[in-house]
Amino acid sequence: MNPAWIGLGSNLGASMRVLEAAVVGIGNLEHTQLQAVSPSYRTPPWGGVDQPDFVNAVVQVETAQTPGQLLENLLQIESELGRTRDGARWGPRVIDLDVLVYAESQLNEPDLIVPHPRLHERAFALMPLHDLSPELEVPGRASVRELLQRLDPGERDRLKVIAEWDGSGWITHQREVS
Ligand code: A4P
Ligand code: MG
Repeated sequence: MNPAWIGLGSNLGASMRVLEAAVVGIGNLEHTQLQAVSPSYRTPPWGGVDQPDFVNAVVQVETAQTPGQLLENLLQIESELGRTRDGARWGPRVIDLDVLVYAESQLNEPDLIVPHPRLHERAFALMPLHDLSPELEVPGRASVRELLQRLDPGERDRLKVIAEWDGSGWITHQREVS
């Protein structure tokens, strides 16, 4: 079994329900055990496209699947939850599941780059990852704590916790994101 951290994001549809279904789907993958689910955050869109705020969270698993198998299954969950790939790059999406870190792996394949190539630039991924595993060393980079500290503090302050995972679903703090 290997530890892996998966980033979840949604800014279309019923984002909290979609994220919940994604967590359940990940927990049901073969040879995979859910270890922890971060709080979910409301986050301003990153990447310059004018679009609604996202909801982001991170899930930690132990898995006997290879990184390639895991990605294939995540893409399958995305499409079951209604993800289509017709929008702009970095544009709105019902669900986005990214392999952020997989054990000590460093992969640079056409369809799979691990650790995720933009993880270190993104508060919306680093912050929930930090909630779960602050001392995790991101292979080829630095610890999650260090990477988060390198970001502009303003970036971190713009993220708001909106819900906590209670083992089976989200307990929502605010009602502004459905
Ligand atoms: N792929 C390669 N490496 C990976 C990996 N480590 N994890 C390939 C997942 N996929 C990986 O994915 C395109 C292909 O990337 C996959 O089929 C897989 O083979 P995609 O999800 O369609 O990517 P995309 O959206 O077209 O572009 P990109 O750059 O991958 O999108 P990102 O990086 O996922 O960013 N702002 C906020 N606040 N929150 C967000 O969640 N997300 C994005 C999308 C933009 N802005 C955001 C957020
Ligand atoms: Mg993706």
